[in-house]
This record gives sequence, C-alpha cells and structure tokens, in this order.
Amino acid sequence: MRLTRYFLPVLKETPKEAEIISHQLMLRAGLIKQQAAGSYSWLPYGYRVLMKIQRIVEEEQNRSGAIELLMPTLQSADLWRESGRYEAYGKEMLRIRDRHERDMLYGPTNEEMITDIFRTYVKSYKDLPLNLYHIQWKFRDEVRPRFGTMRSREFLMKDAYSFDLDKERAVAAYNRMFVAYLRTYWRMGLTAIPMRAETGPIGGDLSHEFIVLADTGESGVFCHADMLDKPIPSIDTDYDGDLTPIVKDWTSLYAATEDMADMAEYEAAVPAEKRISARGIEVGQTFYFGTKYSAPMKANVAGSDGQEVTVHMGSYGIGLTRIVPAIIEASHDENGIVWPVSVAPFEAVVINLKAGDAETDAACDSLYAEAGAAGIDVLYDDREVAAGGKFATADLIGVPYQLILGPRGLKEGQAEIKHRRTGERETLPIASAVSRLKALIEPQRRDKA
Ligand code: 5CA
Repeated sequence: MRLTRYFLPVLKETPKEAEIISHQLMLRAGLIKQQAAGSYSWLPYGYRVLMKIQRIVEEEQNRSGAIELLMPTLQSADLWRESGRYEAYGKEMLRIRDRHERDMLYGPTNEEMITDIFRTYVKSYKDLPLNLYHIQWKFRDEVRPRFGTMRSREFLMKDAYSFDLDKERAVAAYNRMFVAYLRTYWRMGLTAIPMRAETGPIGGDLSHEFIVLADTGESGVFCHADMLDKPIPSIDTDYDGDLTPIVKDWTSLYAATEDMADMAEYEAAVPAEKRISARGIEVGQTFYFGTKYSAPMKANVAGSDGQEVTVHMGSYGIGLTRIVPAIIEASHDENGIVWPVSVAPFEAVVINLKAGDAETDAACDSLYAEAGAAGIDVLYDDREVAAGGKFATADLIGVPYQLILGPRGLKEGQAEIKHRRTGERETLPIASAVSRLKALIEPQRRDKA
C-alpha cells in the first residue's frame, strides 16, 4: 500500500477525551473514530488489525472443531421470554420495536438464538458433540462506556456454543475451548491468563476469564507468578483426545478474579514471593452452564436408548474489538504502538527518504514491489515530506520493521532496517534487504508453531 493513496488520518495532538494510552494511540494512529458514546468506526488501519485478529480467532476455533455460522444482530424478544432473560437482563439490553409493534432487541449475546437453531435441526445423540460459533456485533448499553473500544456499547465478539449429551462430555468441550483460547491469545502476542470467574448474567457454575495483566485493566486479579510463563499447548494438540491433563496443569496454580478470590486460600496456595495481585483486561470468558437454556427452551435429543435427553451447553466469548487496545496496552513505548508481527496491519514499511528524486523513487519502488512479491504485508511511505516526519509516523503507527533508503544509501548500495521494538538498526546491501526482512518476519507470524 502506497501511503499517498491510503487513508491514514494521523493526529499530532493527543485527544483530550482519551484517558488511557491505548485509546490515545488508537485515535492518534488513525485506527478508530468515535461516532456516539461507546460507538466507533474502524478506519482502514484499525480494520486491518481487527481482521488479522479475526483470522487468528477463526483458525483456532476451526482447528478445535468449532463450526462457523452467522446470526443476525437483531433478535426477537419472544426467544428471550422463553429463557426468562428478557425481563432479567435489565437496562443493558437495547430494546427496539418494529413497525408491527413487535418487540425486538439488539443482541448482547446469543445463547437463546443458537439454542433455537439447535432444537430446530438436531434430534439425535448421533449429531453430538456440536460447537457452533459466529463473529458478530453485539450491543450492551453499558452504564460507563469508556477507554475507547475497551468498553464500548457496540463491540465485535466471537461467541461459540457447545452442545453435549451430558456434563462429562460438556466439560470435554469446555476443555477444547480452553486450550484453543490459550493458543489464540499466544498467537496474537498476548499473555492471557485463565482465572476462575463469576458467571454473571450468562449463568452456570464453571467459568474462566482470560486476563491480560495491565495497570489500566478493569478487573482485579490474584494469581501465581508461574502462570505468566507457562508454555502454550502446541499446534499438534489432538482436540479429539483427552485435554484434561493440559487444563489440570493450567488450573492447578492459583488464579482468580477479585470477585472469586478467597484471600486465605490464595495465601495458602501461593508462596509470598510468587504472589501477583494486579489489574487486568478481560479478553475472553468461558462458561459451562448445563441446561440453563436447553431445559426451558426444550433443546432435547434422543439418547442411544431412545430416551429424550436435555443437552448440556457452554458458551465461549472473545472480545475482538477489546483485544486491539489490550495489545496496545501491553505493547507500546513513548513513540507509539509496537505491533506484534502476527497482528500488525503492515509487517514492514519502506521509507523513501527523498520521494520525488527519480533515482531514489525507482530504487524504493522496486524494494516495495519485491517485498510484496515475497509475501510481506508492506506499506510504502512515498510521501514528499521530510524524513523526520516519516520516522515519527512509522514509529507512531507501530509497523514492526522499517526499511529505509535515501540517496546516500543508494550511492553506497546500502539500505537500513530498523527494528521498531528494540530500536536496533542494521545496514545491509540493498539486494539482500528483502530476504533479510522475510527472515525476520516469518518466524514471528506464529501461524505454524
Ligand atoms: N455469551 C457469553 C460467551 S459467548 C458472553 O457474552 N460472555 S461475556 O459477557 O463474557 O463477553 C465475552 C467477551 O466480550 C468478554 O470477555 C469481553 O472480552 C468482551 N466484551 C464484553 N463486554 C464488552 C464491552 N462492553 N466492550 C468491549 N468488549 C466487551
């Protein structure tokens, strides 16, 4: 992408309304624009990150055996009356009436609708297990939308729903999602720790919140320090096998949210030097809630003995539009964002130090073309502006590698690569610059390991 043809509205000043660094940087680097309280447009640069995150979520959901579909944002109130949640949900639910005076709502979550789909088609134990998910906008009329897309009213969520014959199999489905979540966040460059959590309006008695530690986080958490550097289950995980040992290993160390934490238990379980009492951002939550929806909504199947069985369910959410600020909170410096390669909107930026000069243009144009042909997501700063401005923009928007070339380098046959994260610079022959970039980038894509 040539910057002269792109749409990247970068701001010089830090907007006053933004209290936390991720919100400030998302506005300054042209990722989002506020449209109303808790409602944001995703500008092209922000949308690229969001789509990279979405792709990782989809790959890991699919790998674990979940199947993608798409349900509408507007739902009929009647479905929610069946489960009893229409009245119970309260003011967070945006209620709408259509021209026929029918009660509708903008979905805050989809347990009812997916249970309705399930009961329409699935009649036999032979069709289980089943896990269906979608990635769709949700609306919750939050009392205090704040921190940009961290806590918004309209937000993009992945929500998966599992259906099983009994509790034991439902817990196996829960474990599959648990492992898929560990992999998903790791691939995005995040350290997300599963913590025992309250179930709130979703219900049930088994739940984990996946939490990224950050001072600006809204959740209080208590955990064992060793949770921070546990190795992630490999891509070869056999999702049809028994995942209990992996989940047991992860849940054997103490980790709980403020609401769930018992201080005496915490202090007994974690030696003083390993205690972490911190704040964190909830980037996902998993629930097992048995027959809470399937019983009132009559989601039954015929068991192997012909008897009707009410299915056991779980639901599993990931907040995609919250993950973007969570990554920025975890990965930035005084000059701007530092994207992990796996989610970076562009993996590299070619910086032409003298755009308008025919020879430099020709050399930079060909580096840009070569990088694109090598499969690198590359941005090209071909603007006719001073070098200082280009460096500042590249740092602010957080592209992991800068490939810098000007007339002097061209004369010497040398280009420069700057590593955004470390500030390290390497000078190398122009002819080998792209293969070096590729060698730096590929291992960090985290699409294989
Ligand atoms: N039905 C279940 C799981 S599918 C559910 O709705 N779970 S949830 O309420 O925990 O939401 C799932 C995830 O969505 C949260 O972990 C969080 O990452 C994200 N999320 C929830 N509310 C908001 C919000 N107001 N703004 C941004 N993200 C949110």
